[in-house]
Amino acid sequence: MAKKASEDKILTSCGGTQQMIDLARKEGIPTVFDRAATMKPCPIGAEGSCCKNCGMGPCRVPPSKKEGEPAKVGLCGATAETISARNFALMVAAGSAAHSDHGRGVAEVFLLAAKGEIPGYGIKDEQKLIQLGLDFDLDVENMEMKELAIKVGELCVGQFGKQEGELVFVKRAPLKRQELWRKNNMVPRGIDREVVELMHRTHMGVDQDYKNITTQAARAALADGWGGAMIATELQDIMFGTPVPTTGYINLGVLEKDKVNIIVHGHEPLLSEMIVVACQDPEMHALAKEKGADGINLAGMCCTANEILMRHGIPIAGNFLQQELAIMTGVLDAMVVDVQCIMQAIQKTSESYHTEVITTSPKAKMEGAKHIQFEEHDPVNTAKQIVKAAIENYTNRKGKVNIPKVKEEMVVGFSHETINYLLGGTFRASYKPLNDNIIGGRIRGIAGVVGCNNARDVDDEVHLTLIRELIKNDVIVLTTGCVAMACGKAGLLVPEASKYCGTGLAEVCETVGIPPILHMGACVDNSRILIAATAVVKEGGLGDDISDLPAAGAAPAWMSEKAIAIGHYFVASGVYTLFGTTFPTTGSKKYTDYLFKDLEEEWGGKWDFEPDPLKMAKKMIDHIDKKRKALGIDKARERVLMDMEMRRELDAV
Ligand code: SF4
Ligand code: MSK
Repeated sequence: MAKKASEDKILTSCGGTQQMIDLARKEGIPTVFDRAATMKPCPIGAEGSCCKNCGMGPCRVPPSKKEGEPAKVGLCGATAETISARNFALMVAAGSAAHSDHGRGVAEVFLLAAKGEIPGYGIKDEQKLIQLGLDFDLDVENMEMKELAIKVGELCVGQFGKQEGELVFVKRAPLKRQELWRKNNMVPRGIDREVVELMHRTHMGVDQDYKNITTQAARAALADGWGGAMIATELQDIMFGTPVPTTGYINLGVLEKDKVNIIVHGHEPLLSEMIVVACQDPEMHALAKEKGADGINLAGMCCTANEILMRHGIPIAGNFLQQELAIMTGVLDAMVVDVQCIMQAIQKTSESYHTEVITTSPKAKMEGAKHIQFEEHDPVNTAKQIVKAAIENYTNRKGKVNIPKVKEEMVVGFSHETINYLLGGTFRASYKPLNDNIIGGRIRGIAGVVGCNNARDVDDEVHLTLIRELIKNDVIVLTTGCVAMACGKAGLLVPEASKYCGTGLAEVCETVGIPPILHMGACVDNSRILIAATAVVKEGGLGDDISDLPAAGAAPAWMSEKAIAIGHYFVASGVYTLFGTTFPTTGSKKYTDYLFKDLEEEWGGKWDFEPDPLKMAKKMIDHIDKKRKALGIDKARERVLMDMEMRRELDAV
């Protein structure tokens, strides 16, 4: 077979993935890795310089190559910075809409469950339900749990369409941040209103001021981060349990040859929670046995995987770029998908094997796939139907089995509440020990490293290089999404990973018994990072806003519009946020400078782009040190450990 362009390049740092890429080439199965080599991105589109917002375009306005040449504008006169800002804002709108629509689905099901209209779901975290009641100023002391759940459900559903006023979780942010949002007209109303207004403004001939567009984009992103996505996390925790540290396994090696293998892939845990239950049903096991299988093996992929791993210890088969590869193991009987990050290519791959791709959301169907619709009024039966379809498909296997013998153990499930508890204990749960260790210099700062894998980069590699460099420099890492899974595959989500840390961070991790990289959940759970950052501010000693903290955020290999939305709500919440791989505005220097420089003055947080993970780590650490200096705690790091000679000298005094 002819060599492909990408064949000489290292494409992944994951052993299981490499093995399957080799197999795909041998068998002539196309994968995202080879498509990335043969299809290059359009350079004008990649830098945000192409406008197709009306029928007079598309208009391309790349930077002038010759000095003195007038800057290009679109037919309507739109400048490069306006076009760049509109394209950026459209990504924020789509990403915020996706996350928050997930949140709305959860809120609607929560309300039905609270009313007792859905069998199978219940209240697992009453404490958190009470907390939400308090957020909504309800008289929780005089309400029965059922009444409280119904009221909270109604109020949460109402948040999505809130036309006026402020979203309720805005008041969870530090007071100084709330004031800044009010001053800049950034306080979010409901996501429906903010996204509609943002898309109105990006329409041909409406908002032509890049700064004004960026502010509304922030309002929409905040409506997600402190609204839709936060509601999703909170209600999922109430219904399915707030995650606590749990061990589990990750990588393609979790698939088992003699069992019926089912992967749940996507984002919403509503159905996957029920599939977990259905897979334990004796009736299903008897059916599997009847078909000659040795049981049922459920695994996850992408963020659904994070959800069911954290709450049930269900293994993860892989992250975003492994979805085609899981089918190629030859033992995957059903790939069950819902929404977001599902590559259309999996259907084509499944045609070369026996895997049944099963779509479940009315919002996300695929040509050629089987559709078993998730019926929210009867989730148990939908789940059973799906598991049954997988079992029936077991006998259609084509005999080829290629399961890489690769899997790693990891510890996951560090919700904000768990971190609080681990640090302070049951009776004095608090972030004080964390703050004290930051002030004392054992922990240099905090980094949130989140987001996707991108086939334009070496798979998993940039995340791992960045994170290893951060922990080596005593920066504790909070992670979610596919980055969290990359860390798991590399064996970094275990307490023993403290051996890769600087001495200060290692000391803290060993004392508390936590890994230096804390898995906080799915990409919708980035709201947990906002809450954790706010808790650090409220604990005291590290300033009075998120922007004062010695902290930084990164998505080193982002790819989805959701990542841009998340990045924008972090920046608008005061965080220095770096993206790698590519950045969608670089075609306009003026607009990019605004995002990368001027915003810091206005919002306290700003964007940056750095494709080299070591340079990215340096920028994050420099920022952390800058904040330490501003807080007057930079000296604390210059702690000298006394050796015996120094002790003797002291004794002699
Ligand atoms: Fe071109 Fe203006 Fe139409 Fe965009 S809105 S496609 S820049 S004419
Ligand atoms: S799944 S959005 S590739 S993190 Fe949440 Fe992974 Fe990014 Fe999808």
